Amino acid sequence: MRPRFPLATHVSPTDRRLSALVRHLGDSSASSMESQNPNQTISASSTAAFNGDSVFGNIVRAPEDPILGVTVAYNKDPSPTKLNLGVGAYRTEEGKPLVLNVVRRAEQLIVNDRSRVKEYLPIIGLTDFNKLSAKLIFGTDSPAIQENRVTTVQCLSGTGSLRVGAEFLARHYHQRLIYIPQPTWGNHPKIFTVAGLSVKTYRYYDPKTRGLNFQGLLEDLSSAPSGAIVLLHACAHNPTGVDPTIEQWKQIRQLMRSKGLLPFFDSAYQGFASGSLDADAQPVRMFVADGGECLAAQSYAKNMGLYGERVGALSIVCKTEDVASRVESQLKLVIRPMYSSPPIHGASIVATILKDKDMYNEWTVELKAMADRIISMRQQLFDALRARGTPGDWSHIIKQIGMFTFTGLNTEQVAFMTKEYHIYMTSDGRISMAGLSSRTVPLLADAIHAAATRVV
Ligand code: KET
Repeated sequence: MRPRFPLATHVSPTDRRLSALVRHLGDSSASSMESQNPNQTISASSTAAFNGDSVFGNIVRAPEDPILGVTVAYNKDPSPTKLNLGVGAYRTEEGKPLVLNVVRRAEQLIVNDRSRVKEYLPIIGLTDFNKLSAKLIFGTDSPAIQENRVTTVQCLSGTGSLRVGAEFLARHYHQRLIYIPQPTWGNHPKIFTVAGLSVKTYRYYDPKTRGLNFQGLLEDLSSAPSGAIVLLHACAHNPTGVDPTIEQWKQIRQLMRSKGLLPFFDSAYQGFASGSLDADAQPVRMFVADGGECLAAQSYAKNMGLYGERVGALSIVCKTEDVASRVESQLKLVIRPMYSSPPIHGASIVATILKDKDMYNEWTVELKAMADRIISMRQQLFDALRARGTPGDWSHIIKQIGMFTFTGLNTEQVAFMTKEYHIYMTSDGRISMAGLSSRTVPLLADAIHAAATRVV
């Protein structure tokens, strides 16, 4: 049999990466995968083929994804009052998905423009989209952009941007260690591990105060080895809804720069935290303003409601134009064997909106309306719990920002709410506030009240 990886040097790192991932995932399928002898699997499979049984008969069922699996369970529930607060996807007051008006307008323009064709995009995507995306996150007057030392590549939404960035770092950056906050979006450790980075965590959230463990964060980053990569949520931290203040960001920046730690921003919620695109990009801009290097992964899933279009961008800010162009040449080598080039439609929508002053303004108004509706849901839920006299301090619901509330409800309480009230949320107690409406707040408040009083 031909070896899967002809170069011997490729075999062991890949295997190590996969077994590290399997260890990290720590699920039952993973441990049984590890204990299997691959040769046995091959011979059992070939015998199976001979007998007419499936050659895949030995495959172990994998568990559902902790976030996307919530929707799978929700879809199976026949209850007419069921409520999905699992995935971070915006819903209207009527509980329906929202396509922004400005997105519909842009799509109309695109459809009516007969000069548009469906040719492949270049490996790095749509040029206009990339330029405008960099301006959106770094600011229109960013010196780094003016000095041509930013390379931006269109990727498959936030996830794809993180993955391409991670693969690039694993291949070309001297330090393969990335620090991610504890807790963080559940896909982060998987993306980075499978790309070939080692993952460590830094303290972030303090369950006692339901706020930032700033001291712990500083200590952990202080003891990180020089050059280590640090994943930072640009704003609206997922799942906690807790962000550092601007003062705290200043200290984080100083510490990271003094230790040569490389910032990798995940910006999946620009505009969703405060309702302002510029305010939410402040932490990223602060790091770019000091002239240092960083990476940023952007998603248009939430702020433009383009979830299924899979549109995002990875930017790498470098010290010089020459370095940036060499970095870009290597990003192409990461992307080409992965998916060749990105899709055209979503990026065309974004570019159409960002390019046109009037459409851009309409977008900011619609975005602010989404952010404001979430903020009003926070107030309504908080008031509803207070009205019920639910035990506990629920002020964190109005203090946290962004799409999620990290309720503090435990796994048993979440399971109880799903079983008794058909309310679906991730088992860590995270609620997508964007999935809530005035109509459903009372149901959720009843469920939380029951869980807080009956399940300890
Ligand atoms: N970063 C963060 C922090 C994040 O919460 C998400 C999505 C992404 C990146 C990726 O989004 P994309 O759709 O690839 O642009 N989070 C929600 C959806 C998911 O889990 O995929 C969520 O946490 O519910």
